[in-house]
Amino acid sequence: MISEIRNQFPILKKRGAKPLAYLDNAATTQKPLAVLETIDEFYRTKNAPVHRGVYALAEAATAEYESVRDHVQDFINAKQREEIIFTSGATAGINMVVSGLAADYLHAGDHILLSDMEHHAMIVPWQDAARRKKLKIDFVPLTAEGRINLGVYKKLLAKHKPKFVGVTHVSNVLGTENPVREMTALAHKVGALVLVDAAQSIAHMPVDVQKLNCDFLAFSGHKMYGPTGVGVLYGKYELLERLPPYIFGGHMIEQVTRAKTTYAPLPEKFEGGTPPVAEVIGLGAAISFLQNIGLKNIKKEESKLTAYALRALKNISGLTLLGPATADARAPIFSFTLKGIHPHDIATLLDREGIAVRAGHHCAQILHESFSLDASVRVSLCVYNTPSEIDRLVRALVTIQKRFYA
Ligand code: C6P
Repeated sequence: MISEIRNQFPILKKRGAKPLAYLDNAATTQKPLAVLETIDEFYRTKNAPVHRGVYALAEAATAEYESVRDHVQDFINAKQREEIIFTSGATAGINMVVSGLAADYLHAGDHILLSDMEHHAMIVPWQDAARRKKLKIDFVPLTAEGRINLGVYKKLLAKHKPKFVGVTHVSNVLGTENPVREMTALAHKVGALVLVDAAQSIAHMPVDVQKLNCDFLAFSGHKMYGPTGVGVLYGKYELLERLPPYIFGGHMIEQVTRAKTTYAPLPEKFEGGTPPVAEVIGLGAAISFLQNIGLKNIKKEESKLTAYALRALKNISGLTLLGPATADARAPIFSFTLKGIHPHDIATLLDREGIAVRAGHHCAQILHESFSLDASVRVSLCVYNTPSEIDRLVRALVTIQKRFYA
């Protein structure tokens, strides 16, 4: 099974002096043949602008592009295809929501509730909106284990009655899977809208927007085996209808006169300009790749790998793991420090062994600050990683320690 999956990824067969152990999947995943070939075939045989041409090639490209919208609708179980907006990635989707809500919906003094484990993509747009609109941002702290402190969350909801809650489904640093369904229900009780950042969950577990009942949800194609430059913003129809457009220009209009412009209905209203056609079609192939294996199977297998990695990392003396120490409600993302060795040195030395990991703050400086750290090493796994790659990582870490401590 795993060798069948690995065979679909040409880059994993790359043989240098050391074979590649790609353990930086939270940053971006590698791409399977189905995605590579779909994009290649599109450019070779089907390339044309969408929504514009009346000739057969353009109509076929439009039909394929729009069929991916149906595919995404089915994939995340949205009620309507118009609730699926193609974006350039999770960052763009979050910015669309923040900018749209900040325009008319929010007013000076309104509270926004985020958590200490949010990615900068959730924090920075809100800080900018807060400065312009005089909004107040509160942060829910984390427990020592790296989970959102739900007791404080409930208190902050009751105290400030925020208008908006932004929460990541899975932390890109800790791997923590947040109880977003429960958090959304609690937020709705005080009238808050909820945006779930699904950038780190979408490739690892079934995501059902109707079950979560979130108001908005954003993710990127490149973290789920698809191409860069494409992502999805889901929003409940009536809310997206109320939001103003984000990008103004061609395609998102109904009528333009010298006096004024009226906007196109959903989803066009949010897809101004020429969209990333090949990337959207490549995203469709990535969804098929995930569905062929099955998200439930992926979650089950990755959970075993998570338990294996946690056991292996625990045996390294001097290693401090950030985040939950057990595999439940956890994705295969492991950030840690090694006593006395800078994370960047570790990542550089691992690279010499052919092991690709990330070091730094991972665009989560507030999270690192809450653990009194500037940086950590991050290992992030996905469907093609194996226990033997974890063994290799552990051996390399122990060797690095011996060199540093000698
Ligand atoms: N995290 C990492 O952790 P973009 O760059 O738009 O595709 O995704 C942004 C983003 C939003 N939310 C979460 C939880 C994320 O993890 C990310 C991207 C990458 O390595 C890059 S910092």
